[in-house]
Amino acid sequence: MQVIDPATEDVITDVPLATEEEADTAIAKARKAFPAWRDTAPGDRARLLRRFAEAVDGDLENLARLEVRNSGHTIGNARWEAGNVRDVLHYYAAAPERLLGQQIPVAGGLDVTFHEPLGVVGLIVPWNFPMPIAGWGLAPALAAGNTVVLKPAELTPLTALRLAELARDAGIPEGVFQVVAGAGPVVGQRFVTHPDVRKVVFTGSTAVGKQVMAGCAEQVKRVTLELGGKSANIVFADADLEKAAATAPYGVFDNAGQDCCARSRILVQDTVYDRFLELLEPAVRNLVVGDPGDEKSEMGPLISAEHREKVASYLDDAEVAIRGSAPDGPGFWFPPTVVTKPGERLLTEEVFGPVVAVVPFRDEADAVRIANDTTFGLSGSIWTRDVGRALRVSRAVEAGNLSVNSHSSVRYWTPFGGFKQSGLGRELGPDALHAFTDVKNVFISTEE
Ligand code: TXE
Repeated sequence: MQVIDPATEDVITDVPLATEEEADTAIAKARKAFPAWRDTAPGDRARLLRRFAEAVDGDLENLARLEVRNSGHTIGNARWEAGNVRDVLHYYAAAPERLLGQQIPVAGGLDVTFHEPLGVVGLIVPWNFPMPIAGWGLAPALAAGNTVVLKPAELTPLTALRLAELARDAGIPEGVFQVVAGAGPVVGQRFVTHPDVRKVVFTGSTAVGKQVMAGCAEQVKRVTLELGGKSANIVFADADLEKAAATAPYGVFDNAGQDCCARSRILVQDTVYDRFLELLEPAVRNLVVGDPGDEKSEMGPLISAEHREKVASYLDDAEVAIRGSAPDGPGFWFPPTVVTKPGERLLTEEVFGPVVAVVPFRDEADAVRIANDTTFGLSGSIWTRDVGRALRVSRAVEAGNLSVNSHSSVRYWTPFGGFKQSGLGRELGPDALHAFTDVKNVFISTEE
C-alpha cells in the first residue's frame, strides 16, 4: 500500500498490507505472550510501561515529523499528540500497582474480588488521530495485563509502526504489543471474529462501529466504541463574545475539522448573532492554513482527495458566509468555511472537515433543543458568564464531554466517550482501566 503525504501528494513509502493469515499469526503470538505478561509482577510491568513512555519521549520529534508527513497534522499538534502518548503511558504505568480489588463482608468465609485482564485486545484505529487513539487503548490495556494487537488505518500506518519499534526497544516482551497494518474488512474484521481476541476497541465511523458491535455480539465479545459527532458550541448573549468568537475556529477547524469532537454547529443567541459573525470573520480569515511542517501553520490539508470530495459535497446546498484561505497546487487543501444557511445534511451528518454551520437560537430551552437534535452526543461547549446556566445547560445537553468557556475535549485524567450513537464505554481516566478487565469474585469458606 502506498503511503501518501496529504500536503504534497508525494508517495512517502510503501507498507505491506497484512493478510487474514498474518492477522491470525499476530493474534496467536499475542495469546502466547499473555500468561507471562499477566503474571509479570505489577512493579515490573509498571517499570516497562515507564520505559516505553521514555522511549516515546526520546523519539518525540521524529514521531511528530512522521505524523506531519503521513497525516498532514501541523507540527504543533503532532508534538502534542506524541507527548500525549508519552503522558498516557506514564499515567497508566501507575495502575498495575493500584489495581485494587475488594474484600466483601459475607457469612461463612472470606470474599474477595480480582480485576482480571481479558487476554488479547484488538485496537482498530482511525486516520484522524493515529497516535493518541493508539495510546488511549494500548496504555490501559497493557497496564491491566492484556496483550494488544493494533490495526492502524490504511492511510496512516507510520507512527503506529514506529511505536511498535519503540516498545520493543524499551523491553516490552515479544508478542505483548504488535501492529498489524492492513485493510479494515480483512484485519479489523478478523479482530472481531477471532475467538482469541477478547475485546475490540474501535474508533471510526458510526456505520462501521455498528457492524463491529454486531460482530462482537456473536461471541459476547467486550467492545468499546468511539464514533462520530455533531457537537454544538453554544454561545449565550452574556458570554465573553470576543473570546468565544476568537477561539471558535480552533474548536472546529483544528486538525482541519477531522476531529470527532469538532464543534461543527455554533449556536448563537439571536440578540448577538450578527455581532458574533462580525467577530468570527477575522478569526477565520486570519487562520494560517499551509505547510503543516511550518511552525506558524494552524491548519493543514485534509487526509485524501476522496475525503476532500466528500467534505465539498456538504456545500452543494449551503450558503457560504465566510471562507478562509487555503494554498493552491498539490495537496488536499480545503479552506475553513462558515455557513449561515446550511442544508439538511450539513446540519445532521458529521462532515469531518473544516465546515461549520452558525445557527441562531432564542433562549436556553431552544439552545438545548437544537443541541440535542442529533443522533450523536460526543462533545460540546457552553459560553456564558452565568454559572447556574452553565451547569443547567451542561446537565441538559446529551453529550459525554462538555466544556464551559473552553473548547477542550480531551484530558487524559478524565473519562472520554459518547452518548447516543457517538459511542459506547469510556476511554482515559481511572475508569478506562476497568474496561480492560473482568471482575472475578472468589469466596473462601472458613467452615471447619
Ligand atoms: O472510517 P472507518 P473512514 C468518520 C468521519 C469520516 C468517516 C469515514 O465522519 O468521514 O467516518 O472515515 C477500520 N471491520 N470517522 O472511512 O471506515 C478502518 O480500516 C473492522 C470518525 O476512515 O470507520 C480504520 O482502521 N474494521 C472517527 C477504522 O476502521 C474496519 C474517526 C476506521 O475506519 C472495517 C474516523 C470493518 N469492516 C472516521 N472497515 C472518529 N470517531 O473520530 C473499516 N475498518
